[in-house]
Amino acid sequence: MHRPNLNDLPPNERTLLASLIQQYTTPDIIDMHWNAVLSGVHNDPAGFLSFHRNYIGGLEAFLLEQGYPQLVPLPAWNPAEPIPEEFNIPNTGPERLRNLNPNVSFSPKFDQENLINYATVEELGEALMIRHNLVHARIGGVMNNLRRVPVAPIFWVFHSFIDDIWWDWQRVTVVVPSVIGLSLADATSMLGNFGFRTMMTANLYTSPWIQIKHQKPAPLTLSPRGTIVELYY
Ligand SMILES: [Cu+2]
Repeated sequence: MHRPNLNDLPPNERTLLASLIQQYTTPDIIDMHWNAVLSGVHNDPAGFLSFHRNYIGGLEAFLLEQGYPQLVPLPAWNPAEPIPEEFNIPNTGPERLRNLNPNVSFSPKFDQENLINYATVEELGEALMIRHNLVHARIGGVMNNLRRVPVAPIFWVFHSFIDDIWWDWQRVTVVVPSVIGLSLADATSMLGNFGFRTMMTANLYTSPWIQIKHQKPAPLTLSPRGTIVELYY
C-alpha cells in the first residue's frame, strides 16, 4: 500500500482532512496515545510501529464511517517538505506549531532499495524512531508534547509517512524457511529460491550431503530478502 502525498492533494481536500482529524481527536483518543506512551511504546521500536499503525487505523475507520473513502488510506506528509498551510494547526496559543519547515529528509536511508539494510523490525523501528523524534523536536509546540500531540493534524499524516516506510520494509521481508535436517546442498538451494544467501561454518570436510543442525536467523523468523543465513552442522 502506498499512501498519497499530502502535498499533492488539492487545498480544499487538505482543509477537509484537517477538520475531520480534529473532529476525531476527542480527549479519549488523545489519552489513548498518552496511555501508550506511559506503557513504554515509544521506547520499544516494534511496538512504536505497530501502535501507530493501529492508531492511524482508528482514524481511517472514522473517515470511512463519515463517508470519505477518498481520504483512506490516510495521506502521508513527508517532513522533507513544508507543512501545508491547511495543517498549520494549532496556529495560536502556547501549543502552536513553531516551525512549518522542519526540513528532515528520510532519504536515502529509508528509500525502498535501502530498506534491505534493516535486518529486523526492531532495527528498522529504532532507526525510524530517532529520525522521527527530530521532526517532532524541530516543529515544536504541541508536536513536542507527548501528552497532547494528537491534537496536531500533522501528527497523523506524519505517522502515516512513517507507516509507509514500514509497509515498504515488510514487502522486502519474507519468512526464512527451515532447512534443519536438510543436506547442505538442498538447504542452499531452498534458501536461494526464497532470495536468501547462505554461509556455511568453515570446515575442510564439509560435504554437500552434510545435514544442517542449526540456522541463523532461526527458522520462520522474518528477514529481508538477501540476508545471509548462517548454517551449522
Ligand atoms: Cu510521532
